[in-house]
Parts: sequence; C-alpha cells; structure tokens
Amino acid sequence: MKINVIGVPLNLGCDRVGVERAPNHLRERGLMQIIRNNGHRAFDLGNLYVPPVSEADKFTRGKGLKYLDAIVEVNNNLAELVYDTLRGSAFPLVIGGDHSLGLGSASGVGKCFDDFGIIWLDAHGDINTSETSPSGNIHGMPLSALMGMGSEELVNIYSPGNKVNPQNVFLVGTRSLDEGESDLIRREQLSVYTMETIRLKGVGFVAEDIKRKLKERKIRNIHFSIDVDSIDPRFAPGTGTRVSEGLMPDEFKSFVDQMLSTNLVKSLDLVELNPDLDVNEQTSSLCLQIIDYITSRL
Ligand code: NNH
Ligand code: MN
Ligand code: MN
Ligand code: MN
Repeated sequence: MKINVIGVPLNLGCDRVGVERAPNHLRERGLMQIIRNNGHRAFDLGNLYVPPVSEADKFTRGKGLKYLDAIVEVNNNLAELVYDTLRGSAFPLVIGGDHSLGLGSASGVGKCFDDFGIIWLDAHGDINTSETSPSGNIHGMPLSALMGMGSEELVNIYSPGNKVNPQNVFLVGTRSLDEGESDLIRREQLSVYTMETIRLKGVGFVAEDIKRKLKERKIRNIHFSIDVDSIDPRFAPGTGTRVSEGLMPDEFKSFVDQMLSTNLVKSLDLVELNPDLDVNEQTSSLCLQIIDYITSRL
C-alpha cells in the first residue's frame, strides 16, 4: 500500500510545549524504515507549517478558544493534504502534535467519503465546546466540532457544517470527561465505551459491539484517531494529560487489531506523544511499536 506520512508539529491546541517535537523525534528513531519494512511504499510529506504566534494571540478570539486562527489555518491545510492523499489511493498516517489536528484529518476524510465513521481512542472525550471547556484548549474540542457543535470557526473548517453523523462516532477508552461533555453524550446518545465498560466486559466485547454497529449503520469507511493517553500512563508516560487506569498495551493492540481487521480503516492519527515528558524514550518506543503493528496489518 502507498502510505503518506504527514507530520503536524502543533502544540497550540494543548498549550504546552514538547508535543510538536514528536513527528521529527519518531523520524529520527526510524519511523519511515519501520513502515517500509512492512512492505509499503511510504512517502514522508514532511511537517505542515505552523504559523508563529505570540502570547497576545492566545486570547484574541475570547477566552474559550486559545490560538484559534493558527489552529484553523493548520487544519485547513491538513484537511486538503489528507483529502489529496485519499484521492490518490494512499493511506494518510498523520503524526501529531496535539489532538486539535483531528479537525483537519477527519475533515479531509469527510470530503472523500460521506458515509464515514470515527473511532476516537482516548482517555478524554474531546467533545468540549468553547462554552464547556475548562481550559480553552482546542485539543479538547475537535470531535464535537466535527459533529457540528461548538464555535462556527471550528465547525466550518475546510467545508461548511458538520463532517460526521454523531451516530457514526465511537469513543473508546474514555475515563476523563468534563461535565459539558457528559451532557453532550446524553443529549446525542453517543456510543461511548468507557474504561469502566472495558474492565467489566473486556476489550473484545467492545470491539465486537462496534463492529456490529458499523454493519448496522452501513459504515464503509473509518477514520481512526488514536490519542496515546488512551494507554495507561505506566506504559505511556510521555503525554501531556495523563489519566490513570488506562488500557494495557496488549489490550490496546488487540483493539487496534480488531478495528483494522474490518478493512474499513482508511486513515489514522497518532497524537499527543510529548518527548519532553517521556521517561527513557518509553512512550516514543511504544509509538514506534504501535506504528509497526498497525502498518503490518494494513
Ligand atoms: N477535557 C480537557 C480539556 O478539554 C482535557 C483534554 N485533554 C486531552 N484530550 N488530552 O485528549 O481541556
Ligand atoms: Mn530524543
Ligand atoms: Mn485527545
Ligand atoms: Mn486524551
């Protein structure tokens, strides 16, 4: 398969330095060769340009949306690159950077496939809006904006309006939700598989349940957005918002395997690795293993 690797050195969505170094860090540790060793034609499309910002830009659009203009610009370019990649029958592998990049990648996927679904593997919901966000950090808002909720600047990235039907969204590994996020889940009746559910029923049950719903809803294409903080911080400490009681690495792999075995996954993000916060390269090594594992199954 042809795989286009797209680096997004974005830290404005989490308002914390370090995460922007992840794409180059993984490259320096052999990212492209790992993908090629799995038999793919892999192209490194480089890093997207992130405009320089000052502290003064942080709150130009109000308290609720830090660095909005720069984040919109990066995501608009990312969406176009993901769309072009899919149109060229290649697989976009988007390496973050913070999770605000999900706005761009999923918007690009949405232009290519109108019947797509999103699997959001994350300790967090990322369905805040500028109104409900406790931090104003846009990396906590991409999924709500993709469903058409929240500020119009985020909702209208790349193309006007919502990009995905809330019925086609699956949150997995969730264990840290803000109040407004829990309200939105109830209101929209989102499919959420919390860590509590995973502990109770197992990751195999969750995967089967998602596969059943994919069939039921006739979803033919999936965007898979993976936040490394879904993994338990004992195994993935190198990330900005660690939450305990996460997935064990073998549970993570088993879930990823089940999703890839549907053959519906058409694009993937790997986000929130922060090399500055890592311990003995543990998390970046795990990310490389994950990429090896994923690309061996594409
Ligand atoms: N829910 C919090 C917020 O919106 C934290 C989000 N942090 C994440 N999301 N890492 O994946 O600010
Ligand atoms: Mn290093
Ligand atoms: Mn996230
Ligand atoms: Mn997260």
